[in-house]
Amino acid sequence: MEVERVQAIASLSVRKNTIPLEFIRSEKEQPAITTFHGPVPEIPTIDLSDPDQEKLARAISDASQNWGLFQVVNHGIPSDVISKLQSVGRDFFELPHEEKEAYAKPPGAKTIEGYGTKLQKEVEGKKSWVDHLFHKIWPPSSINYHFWPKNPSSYREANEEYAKWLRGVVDKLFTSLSLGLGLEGHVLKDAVGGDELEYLMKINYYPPCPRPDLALGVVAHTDMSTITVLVPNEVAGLQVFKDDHWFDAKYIPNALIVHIGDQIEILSNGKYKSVLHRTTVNKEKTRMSWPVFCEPSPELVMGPLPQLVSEENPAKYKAKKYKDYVYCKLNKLPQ
Ligand SMILES: O=C(O)CCC(=O)C(=O)O
Repeated sequence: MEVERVQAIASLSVRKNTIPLEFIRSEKEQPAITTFHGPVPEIPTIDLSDPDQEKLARAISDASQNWGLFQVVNHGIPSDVISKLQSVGRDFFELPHEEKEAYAKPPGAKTIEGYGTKLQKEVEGKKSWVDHLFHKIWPPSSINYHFWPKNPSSYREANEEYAKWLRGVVDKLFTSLSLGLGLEGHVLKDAVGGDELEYLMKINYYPPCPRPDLALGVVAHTDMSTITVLVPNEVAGLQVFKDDHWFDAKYIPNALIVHIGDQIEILSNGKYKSVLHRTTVNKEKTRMSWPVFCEPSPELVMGPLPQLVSEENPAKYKAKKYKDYVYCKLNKLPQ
């Protein structure tokens, strides 16, 4: 059975100026009702080129404890590498329907990879205003090129180039996160599997929506993986939950957005917080984003780092294989 894509629903909805009922969120979730409109506290912006490593580690550690999310500037990835990544992703989503469907996630497949429309079943049976494409980009042994678009022809080169640069940024982030826990720089990266850490690219495509006050793009969630590094386009839409409010994250040209995921919260024994976030959609413009989820391999056991556990500070989380953590989370089972 063919899944209806939000991109197709959106083109019909724009003409009728309404959206189907299953996209209308309950009042508890509607962005018009639940977005905070007072003075918005600044989400931290961190200069990754700061040569003072202690200061950098402190800034990243503070942001990870207080927000679980921050933006990084001067990260070293050339802006043309990012523009090419965005341009080939946009070109893919602008291909005719049949051409995109050739990359659809096979029905019933265990893999998350492929073009698709919905990841999780939602409690109230509501749908999210977003389509996506998932594929791994690193390490080479994890890549299945079947899910990498052949059109545009530069898709592969653009993604390989981005992956190469991104690895440097991720290593730097792990070093600072580790130092911020009072540990040696290599500890966290080793704990997440070292060079076996898998980089899962997702492209989110949020078409224009006639009722952005009622619908959501991605619903509220925390990321299961270690950290997520996200490239947004210029259409703002990311919201962060903090102190019982939903705050808009502002768009900063050339910045990358870093999310602390569940596994870093667990490894840090709760010192760092995995961030609850969601996305809104735009009436006139297409929003896109390119998060890369840095995932431990499925068999790796993740739990609080022994260095951070003591009699006064007992383990707050169970140690378990990453694949078991994912299974429980996707099936809404206790961890
Ligand atoms: O599009 C965004 O800014 C966030 C996307 C996201 O949270 C996700 O894909 O899990």
